This record gives sequence, C-alpha cells and structure tokens, in this order.
Amino acid sequence: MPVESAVSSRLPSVHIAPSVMCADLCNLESDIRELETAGIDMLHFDLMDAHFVPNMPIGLALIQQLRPKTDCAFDIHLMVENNDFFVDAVAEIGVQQIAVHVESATHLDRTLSLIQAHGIKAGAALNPATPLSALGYVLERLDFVLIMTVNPGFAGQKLVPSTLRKIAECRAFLSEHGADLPIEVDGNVSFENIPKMVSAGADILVGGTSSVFQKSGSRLENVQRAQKAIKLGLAGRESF
Ligand code: S6P
Ligand code: MG
Repeated sequence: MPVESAVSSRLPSVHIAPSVMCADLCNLESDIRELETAGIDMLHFDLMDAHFVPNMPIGLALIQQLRPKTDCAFDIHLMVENNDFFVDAVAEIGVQQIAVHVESATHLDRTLSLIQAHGIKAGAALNPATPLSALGYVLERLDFVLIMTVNPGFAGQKLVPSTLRKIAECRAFLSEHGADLPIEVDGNVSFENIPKMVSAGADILVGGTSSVFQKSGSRLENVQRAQKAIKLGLAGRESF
C-alpha cells in the first residue's frame, strides 16, 4: 500500500549540508558567511551525548546562538539516548528537520510524532549495520531517511563500503513502498564518493572534512567542487 503522505516529498535538487562540527568553531560566523556566499542553504548539526556515541563536539548553546545569524535551514542529527529531551530543546530554538537514530529510540514512532507535532520534518537515521527493514513500520511518519555511511561519532573516517549499495537499496525499498522520500547521507561524503552516492539516490549530502571543510581548498572552492561531483552523480542516476 503506498504511503500517501510521503509521495512526491523528494527534494527537486541535491543539497549540500555542511557539518558544523567540522567548521572553525572559533570563527564560526565567518565560516557560515562564506558558505552562504557559496550558495549553501542548509547546515547539519551533530548533537552527541557521549553515551550513544563516545563524543560531544557541539551543544545546544552553539545552535541557539547561531540561529538568529543565518537563514539556512537547520538539520539536526541526534546521536543521543534521551531523544525527546533534545527534540524539545532544538524545537524551542527553531530548526527545520531532525533525524533520530532507530538504534537509540525506544519509542521511535512516538519520537517521530513528537518532532512532527513541533512542525519539524522527521527523519530516521540508520547506522551502517542496521537493516533497512527497521524503517518498515515508521514509513508513514517519515519526511526523510538518514543513511550513515560511517559509524557515527567522529569526522574524518573512511566510508563503510557496504553503505554505497545500501543507499541504492534504500531508494528501491522506498520506491517499492510508494515513499518517495529524500535520502540524506552522512560520513566521508568526499569528492570521490559524491558521484557514487548521488547515482545511488542520495538527495542531501553532509559535507565534512572530506569535502566542504577539506584543507586544500577554500569553502567556496570546495562547495563548487562538490557541486561538480553532484552533476556527475545525477548523470549516472540513469544506470541505477
Ligand atoms: C559523524 C557525524 C557527521 C560528521 C561528518 C564528517 O558522526 O554524524 O555528520 O560530522 O560525517 O564528515 P567527514 O567528511 O569528515 O566524514
Ligand atoms: Mg551527522
């Protein structure tokens, strides 16, 4: 049975969402300005609690202080145990989408409903080893899917190889269920990996140390290079 609420909710183009934890946190405002000049309209925030994942790079205060300084959409990736606390906290700040890990959510359907009750897009995030079947009974609640292409917790990791076919299988799984949802991919979204990820069906690319924040180029040069890689990927979509 098609999931009517989800039909045609896919984004018209591929978006790059720079990962704020990879930015220069001492000069964050100037980093954001440079990204905006490059055409970026979405920022990815990794909220970790040092329990679900062993790290805690940025917190709520940073998101709150940044909110009035940019019109970019705020894309929140929760890697925490107490999901509902963080959902309420970031909703209060004003964010546009929130992804919750299926591995940490005890009551996944309830947490997705809570996100949507705040008028925010709700996504389910999957660790590399988590099967797509985990999405089966929450499809009606989803506005997007977040496929982790590294194990969550840290920037600068190597792609988990099976995740490339997982993106393609996720696209097929969603189509089979009539759920044409955007797929976000996160982890080692490098200039080399972007064409493969986009060909496989990725719509939102989290840009970290392997693309947007790569040291060899300016933010602007890196975004332009990523956009070229996206074009290659879109051309290759036909082959999937
Ligand atoms: C990792 C986190 C990510 C990273 C991003 C870093 O747990 O969810 O959003 O910030 O993956 O990108 P890169 O290119 O360094 O892997
Ligand atoms: Mg992330």
